[in-house]
Amino acid sequence: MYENIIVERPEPKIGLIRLNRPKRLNALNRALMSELAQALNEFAQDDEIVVVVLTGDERAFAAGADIGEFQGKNPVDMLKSYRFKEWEAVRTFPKPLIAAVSGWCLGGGNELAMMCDMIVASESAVFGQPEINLGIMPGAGGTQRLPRAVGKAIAMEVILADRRLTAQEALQWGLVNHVVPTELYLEKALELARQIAQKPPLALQLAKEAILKSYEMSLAEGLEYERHNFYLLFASEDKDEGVAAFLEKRKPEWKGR
Ligand code: CO8
Repeated sequence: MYENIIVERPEPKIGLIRLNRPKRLNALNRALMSELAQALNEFAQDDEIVVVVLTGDERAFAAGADIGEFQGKNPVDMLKSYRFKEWEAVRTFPKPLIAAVSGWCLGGGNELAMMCDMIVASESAVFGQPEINLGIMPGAGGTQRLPRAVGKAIAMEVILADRRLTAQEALQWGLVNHVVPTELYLEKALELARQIAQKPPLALQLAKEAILKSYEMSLAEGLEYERHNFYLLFASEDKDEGVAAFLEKRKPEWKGR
C-alpha cells in the first residue's frame, strides 16, 4: 500500500514506521512525507497503538528533504504546494513518538527527528543541518528546535558552519536520549517504547502535550495548562484504576478512558 515507508506492528501497543527510500538515503520527498502523515494519522486514531517508533535504516535516518524537488522552484511554487501540511501531522501527533536514528540525520531528516519526542541514536549517527551549502536554510523547525535542544552556540555552528555532530556529541549536548552500538539502536528504541507502552495512554497524551507547551508558553501559563491537564485526568477511569491498583498492591489494567 505504501511505497516509501514500511508500517509494522512489531509488538502489541507499538507502531513502527520505517522510512524506505534507501537508494536516496531516505530523502524526504513529497510522496514519502504524505505517506508518513497518513500512517501517523492512522496510528493516532488506533486505540491499540500507544507509542510509535520512527526509523530509517542503518545507513541513514534521512539525508534531508529531497533536493531534486527544489530545482526550478520559486517562492510562490513553494508556498502554493503547501508542503508543510504533512509535517504538521508529525508535529501534532498526540502519542509518544520515538526516533530511532542511525547514519545520516541531516537537514529535514534532523528536523523530523527533532519533531519526535525522544531520539535513540546508534553510535554511527551523524546529525547536521547542511542546508546552508545549498544557499538555503532549515525550513522545518531547525532554527527553532535545535537551539532549544543544544543551546545557541552549538546551534549556530551547526546551522551556519555545517558542523556535524557525532552521536556522542549529540548526547552530550542533549539532542538525543541514548547512544548504543549500531546493531542495537532499533532494539533500544523498542525497549523504550515497551516501557512507555505499559503506561496509561491518556496520561501519556496529556503529559506530552503539556511538555510541548513549555516551549510556547510563559511559566505561569504553562503551569496553568499543566494544572488543567492534571485535573482532566481525574475524570479518567485510568486514574481510578491506577490509584486503586497502587492501594491494592496489584498491577493496573489500563483502558485508555
Ligand atoms: N536529496 C536527494 N537525493 C539525495 C539526498 C537528498 N537530500 N541525499 C542523498 N541523496 C542521493 C544522492 O544524490 C545519491 O544518489 P545517486 O546514487 O543517484 O548519485 C544517493 O542518495 C546516495 O548518496 P551519496 O552517493 O551522496 O552518499 P555519500 O555516502 O557519498 O554521501 C551525504 C552522503 C553526505 C549524506 C550526501 O548524500 C549529502 O550531502 N546529501 C545531501 C545532504 C543535504 O544537503 N541535506 C539537506 C537537504 S535540504 C533540506 O533538508 C531542507 C529541509 C527543509 C524542510 C522541508 C521543506 C519541504
